[in-house]
Order: sequence, then structure tokens, then C-alpha cells
Amino acid sequence: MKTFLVTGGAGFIGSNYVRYMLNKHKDVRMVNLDKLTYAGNLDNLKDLKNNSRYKFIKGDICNEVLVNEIMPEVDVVVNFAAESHVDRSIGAPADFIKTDVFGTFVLLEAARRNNIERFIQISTDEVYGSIENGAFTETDPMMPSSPYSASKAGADRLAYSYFVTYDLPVQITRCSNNFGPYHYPEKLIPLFVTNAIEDKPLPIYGDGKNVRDWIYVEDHCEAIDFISSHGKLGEVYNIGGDNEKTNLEITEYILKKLEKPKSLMTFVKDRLGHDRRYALDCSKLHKLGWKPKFDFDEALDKTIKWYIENRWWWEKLKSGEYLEYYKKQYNLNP
Ligand code: NAD
Ligand code: TDX
Repeated sequence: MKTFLVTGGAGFIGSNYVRYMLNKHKDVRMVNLDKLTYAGNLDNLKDLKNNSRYKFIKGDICNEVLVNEIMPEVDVVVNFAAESHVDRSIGAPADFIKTDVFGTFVLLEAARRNNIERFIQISTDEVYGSIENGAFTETDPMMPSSPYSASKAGADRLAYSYFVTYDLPVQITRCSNNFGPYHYPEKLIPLFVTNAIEDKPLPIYGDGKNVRDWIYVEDHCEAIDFISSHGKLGEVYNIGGDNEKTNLEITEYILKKLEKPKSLMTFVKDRLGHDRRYALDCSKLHKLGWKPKFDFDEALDKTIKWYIENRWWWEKLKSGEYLEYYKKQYNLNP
């Protein structure tokens, strides 16, 4: 039985990854260390509460004492824990530097003292910055342009430095924009789907022509699993969905699917430093033997259906009563 320490496992991608791994491999134990910030939600893992191979620990990756206590039982670290929303990093960057950079440092230090088998740093395509034409390969320079992406770039290179300097078995993944179930409704797709369901305006930043590459979250989880068993140590792997869309295309698709009027589209002030386009060259991962499986339209339809059927999950996240509910439900102090 291998023990995985999944940090940030109560967030969007982390919770999908924990579920994916427990279903796929019968010989893994998943220990989820999560601080339960506004983005961490035990509802995301409700179905796993009684799974004997799953354990939840409420805690901060910046807490050296706690991390050092947990690490001796760990074989593989998968570091998802991060402040992840670009808009919040523009308004209040401090937590991004603390968690994304210092927290990663704490995990790396504990990992190197405990001879772990693998350390997977979940980085992002945003570390490269914006690209007008073509696509970034793993060796292209990083030009992050928000406090979020700059923090992630710091963590990404710090993890690499532990491979070069201390031989820590590190791998780094840089994925494009994920979508799917349990995605916090502050990000484009879940915000627009849930607003449209409620007949609320969809706030499009600037001219709406910014481009993102989209990947279904389950494909991302599978790619991480594939890289951890087939990828080389010390390497970076881009993970993309090969689905470039403008924000306007995404918005129009959602409105059409939900049979809502285009009049819900509302153009608002642009995000500061808004990256125009992200694009990844994923030939390195393709050559290694992995490609995404999900068709974009089918996966987006499936995602929209999930939000229609799971109002219990997102309605409270969008209401002011959420914190009260949360404290009662889990007897915790978030
Ligand atoms: P999320 O915001 O939904 O989840 C982050 C989780 O980390 C939450 O559960 C939160 O409680 C936890 N957390 C935050 N600070 C913590 C701390 N100090 N200690 C312990 N736990 C803490 O984010 P997400 O969208 O699931 O992203 C997960 C990871 O994947 C991040 O590292 C992000 O940079 C990366 N990533 C995300 C995307 C995307 O499209 N969402 C794409 C590429 C990479
Ligand atoms: O209300 C909105 N209106 C809007 O036009 C929101 C929330 C977003 N947008 C635009 C901004 C971006 O061009 O939509 C695009 C996507 O925005 P986000 O969902 O905030 O994602 P992005 O900024 O691209 O970052 C995401 O992908 C990479 C994740 O949040 C990061 O964690 C990940 O690293």
C-alpha cells in the first residue's frame, strides 16, 4: 500500500484527483492535508468519508511542525495546495506568496528529510505568461504576469532546485485551464453556468476575446497519474486539452446550452494585467504516451448538467450564509 500526501485535496482539482486515484488504484492510501480556506470544501469529498483508504487532516502546508509529523508516513507528495484565483491575487497577494511559495518550501524541506519516493509539484500554464501566436514548450522562459502566476513560478523553480541540489525525486506539471464538477463558482465556467441558471448577468472582462486552453479535470487527474509512473525525474510536463476558446465562445456556448438569452452577457472593466492568450505545446507528454480522452463539447455538456443537478453544492457557496452553514456542518472554524 502506497501513501500519497495530497495537499489542497479539498479544492477543485485535488478532490477530483483523490477520488480518481482511490477508484483507479486499490493499493493506494490518500492523505488529504487541507487548510480549508474559502476554496476548500469537505462537501467535495462527502462520498469518501467512510473510505478506509482516505484520511483528512485539517492543516496548513506552511505549518512546519505539522508537515514534519505527517511526512514520515508518506511515499508520494502531490502538491495542489495553493491560493488559485488570479483576481484575488490582484487584490490581496500576501496569501499567494505565503502558501504558494513558502508552503511549497516547507513541503520540499520535509520531503527531503524523509526520503520520499516522488514529489509532484502542480504548477500551471500561467507561469509562461501570455503568447500571441504559437505555443509554449517546457523550455521556454517564464514570464508570469500576475502575483498568482509569479508565486506559482517561484514554487515551480524551487521544486526544480530541490531536484538539482538534493536529488529530491521531483516532477513538475503545467496544466491549462481545468473545468468540471466541484469547481469553485468564482472561476469563469462555474460562475457563468450558475449565474445563467439563476438568470443573473455574466460579467465578461474587457472585450471577451482572451483565449484559454481548456481541459476536463478528469483528463488532468489521469495525466498526473501517468506522469508519476511514466515520466522522468526532474522534468517538467505541459498538460493541455488542445481546446483553445475565447471567453466569448465559452459564454455563448453556455447560454445556448441552457437556453438563456444573450442579453445576460455584460461587458465589464478588464482584469488588471489580463493575459491575452495561453497555449501549450504538449508534444513531450504525447510522445511519452498520454493524450486527453474527453471531447470538449461533451465534457462541457456533462459539466453543465452536473451544476444543474447539484444546486445543493454551489448555492450555499454563492450565499452569505455559507460560512455559518459550514461551521455547523463540520464543527470547524474556517
Ligand atoms: P482551489 O482553489 O479549488 O483549491 C485549492 C485548495 O488548497 C483548497 O482546498 C484550499 O483550502 C487549499 N489550500 C489553500 N491554502 C492552503 C494551505 N496554506 N495549506 C493547505 N491547504 C491550502 O484550486 P484548484 O483550481 O483546485 O487548483 C489546484 C492546483 O492546481 C493549484 O496549485 C493551481 O495552481 C493548480 N492549477 C489549477 C488550474 C485550474 O484551471 N484550476 C490549472 C493549472 C494548475
Ligand atoms: O467573471 C469573470 N469574467 C471573465 O471574463 C471571470 C471569473 C473570468 N473571466 C475571464 C478571465 C480569463 O480570461 O475568463 C478567463 C478565465 O478566468 P479564470 O476562470 O479566473 O481563470 P484564469 O485566470 O485563466 O486562471 C485559471 O487557469 C489557470 C485558474 O484559476 C488558475 O488557478 C490556473 O492556474
